[in-house]
Amino acid sequence: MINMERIFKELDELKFELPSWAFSDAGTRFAVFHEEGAARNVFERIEDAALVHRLTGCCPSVALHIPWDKVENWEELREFAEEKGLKIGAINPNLFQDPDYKYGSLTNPSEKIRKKAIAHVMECVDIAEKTGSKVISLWLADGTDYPGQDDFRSRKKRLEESLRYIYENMPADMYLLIEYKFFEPAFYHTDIPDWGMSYLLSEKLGERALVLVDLGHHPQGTNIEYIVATLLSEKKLGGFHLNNRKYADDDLTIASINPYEVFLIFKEIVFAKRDPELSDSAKKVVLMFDQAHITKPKILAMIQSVLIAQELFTKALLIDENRLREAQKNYDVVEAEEILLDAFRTDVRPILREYRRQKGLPEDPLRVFREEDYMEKRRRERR
Ligand code: PSV
Ligand code: MN
Repeated sequence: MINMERIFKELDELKFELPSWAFSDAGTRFAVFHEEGAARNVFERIEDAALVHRLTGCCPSVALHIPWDKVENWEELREFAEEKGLKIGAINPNLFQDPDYKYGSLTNPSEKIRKKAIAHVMECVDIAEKTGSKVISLWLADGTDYPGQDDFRSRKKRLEESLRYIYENMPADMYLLIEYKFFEPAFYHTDIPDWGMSYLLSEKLGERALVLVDLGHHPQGTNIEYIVATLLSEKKLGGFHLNNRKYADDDLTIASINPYEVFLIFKEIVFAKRDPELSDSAKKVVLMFDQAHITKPKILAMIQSVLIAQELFTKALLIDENRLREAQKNYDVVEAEEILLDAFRTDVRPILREYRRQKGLPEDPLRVFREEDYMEKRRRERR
């Protein structure tokens, strides 16, 4: 018997953060494609995020990328977002586009360039304070292309010093999330290539430095759910960039290639949230999408992503934890796997429709988006 009351309570706690940058024109490294009606500035990006929240009811915050989302008046932007029912989420510094960062940002051999990179992150800390955000989310493109190009240990030392300065000068209630990615744009070595390095750096910094897991940033075959379980057990998991990949860092919509993987990752979060010892830290984990919608219409793709993520999370909520532990104790491998598959195979769409109905939300947000013809409205308004 499914305990609907418990499921609905756990669903109430399930929130996603939307990335401002997913609502504007995107592309591959070969070309950027224009979508008619796509957001042209941060206000329009917030408007689009607010629409996704209005239709789904579970996306109350929007992450910003600086300088892409830079404005003169941050208080005005914050008010604008709040009027639309959104809070400002993680602030993402951009340490990868300025030509000065060709040989690195926080790791650059030049002290002048390192200071410039640090100053940019501190500018983002200031923006976070002005917009009411408590999270700085850091990803570095730093790395080298050829053996011998720079000294690994010197780079690590510079990185640690730069991060130490940032961490010590952030407000005492602000979090620093450190994202890793195993390659690209650097092709020989990357300074923060994996969770081990993110963990090491964040562990050295302190309690408010945490690891961010982007689902597209691992070599093929990596067991991401195991990384997630490890970080949760160490209270070192800060957040996710949800997306999916087939080959490299493809930024496809979540679960489009491997839904079972997402289900297994969510299972780790669900179980940690229910564990009295881990519950507080697991509840703080930010679930953000980091996707690029090129062939799918952007808002529609985001609504679809939210619904799929919510669906897979609900399946994870259905896993019979007691029975699973019992099977594990008895070394009953088939039974243990069947318990997971039972939940994974359950069609939870009726549960979610009922949940949305009770919340006064559209039962089928994708259909409403199409019927209300939001796409055409955007096209007209943004001509
Ligand atoms: C890098 O590939 C990354 O995942 C980082 O999170 C960046 O901030 C983001 O993509 C830019 O889209
Ligand atoms: Mn990312």
